[in-house]
Amino acid sequence: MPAPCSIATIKKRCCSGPVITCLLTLNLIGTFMMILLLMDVRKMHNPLSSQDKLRRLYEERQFLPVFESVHSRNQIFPENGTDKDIFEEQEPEKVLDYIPPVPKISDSDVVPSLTNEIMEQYLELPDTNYTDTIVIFTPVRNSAEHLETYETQLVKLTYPHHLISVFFGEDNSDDRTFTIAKMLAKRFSTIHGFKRSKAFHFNITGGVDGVWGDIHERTMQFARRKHLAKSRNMLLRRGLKDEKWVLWIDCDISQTPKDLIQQLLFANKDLVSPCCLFRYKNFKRNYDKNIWRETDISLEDQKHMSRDQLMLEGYGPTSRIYLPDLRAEGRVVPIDGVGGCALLVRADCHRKGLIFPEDVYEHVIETEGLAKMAKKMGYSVYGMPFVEVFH
Ligand SMILES: Nc1nc2c(ncn2[C@@H]2O[C@H](COP(=O)(O)OP(=O)(O)OP(=O)(O)O)[C@@H](O)[C@H]2O)c(=O)[nH]1
Ligand SMILES: [Mg+2]
Repeated sequence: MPAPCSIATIKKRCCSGPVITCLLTLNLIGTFMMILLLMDVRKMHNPLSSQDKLRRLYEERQFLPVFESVHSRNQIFPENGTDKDIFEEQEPEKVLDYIPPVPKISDSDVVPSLTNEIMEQYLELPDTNYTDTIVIFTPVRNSAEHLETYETQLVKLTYPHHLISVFFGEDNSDDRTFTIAKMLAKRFSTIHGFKRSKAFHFNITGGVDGVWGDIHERTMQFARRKHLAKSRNMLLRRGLKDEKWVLWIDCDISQTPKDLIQQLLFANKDLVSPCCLFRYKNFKRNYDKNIWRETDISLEDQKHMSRDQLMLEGYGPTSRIYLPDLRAEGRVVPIDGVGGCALLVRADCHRKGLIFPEDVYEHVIETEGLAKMAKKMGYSVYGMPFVEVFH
């Protein structure tokens, strides 16, 4: 039975009501704060995995931005400065276990490495009995220092050597390039088992002289690429016989997959290009920025250019998408521009008139002009973003 309530007890109970409410509220707040604290502690014990962090970094495009302009080799291989610091910070987390989404435009030249499992999935080749003949064309100038590596890379190609011919087109060198190229050509056919091989010397003028920085000045690009287009077209006229495919390879590649030809043939397109990258510390970065896909923005920009204006890559943003950024679309992807680092062309396209434009052609020239011209002629132009050649 409850104790009878006296007036004093009732008074006491009424007075302690607000105190109890107050205490209860404080208790609730305390519990709430405790929960928050616990959640925070849990977060500390269960941080984002390195993959999640990398994914977030990549998706927020916090990687290195594309270089605004490349006027000297120091900007690509900086001795000091912010680029270097960013690379050092991100160095440990470099292999992704997923393929990053295709960006709207390429705003970074960092090419994240993917796990071997992913790469192998996109590089698997069927068993094939190869019979197509290939002719490799390489323009050369003042490249004596590169030719030994070039030879090593070609010799290790696993495509049947007796189906491969190799031709050099040299002009204007003032080092031993032509002598070495001639020697190499002999070795290719006598020692390495290639079909035909020869080095041509072209008596043409108009190339751009100077140190790397001068040659790559923006203002020099029209003359430099015009001359390169001329050298490539001469090589084509002199070297092409009855081969099925032409493989353009620059002599300054440092590493190529040994199944490069099989990979490019797998695409079965008229023009097909691998990525051309370079290594910087433990990072892979995009070297040949002439391999791209147009975007609505880049096409719109071109509408406001005069007919003879060149749209150059590597000299600030142009709103295109570079080949390595297209990996999320698959193994063989449509593109609009190609470079000369490595490029396979169905030889019939050349026979039917496809050449390297020696003047501005739809705001591009040389290899990029070749891709635009190919498209105009109805040929297919594709890239293989998982096939990586290193410059
Ligand atoms: N015949 C000929 N070949 C050239 C000339 N200039 C460059 N080449 C060659 O053409 C290929 C591409 O030239 P590169 O100078 O490497 O062009 P790039 O890759 O855009 O520029 P880099 O960053 O300097 O490598 C290489 O095999 C060169 O040796 C030239 O004036 N005449
Ligand atoms: Mg080069």
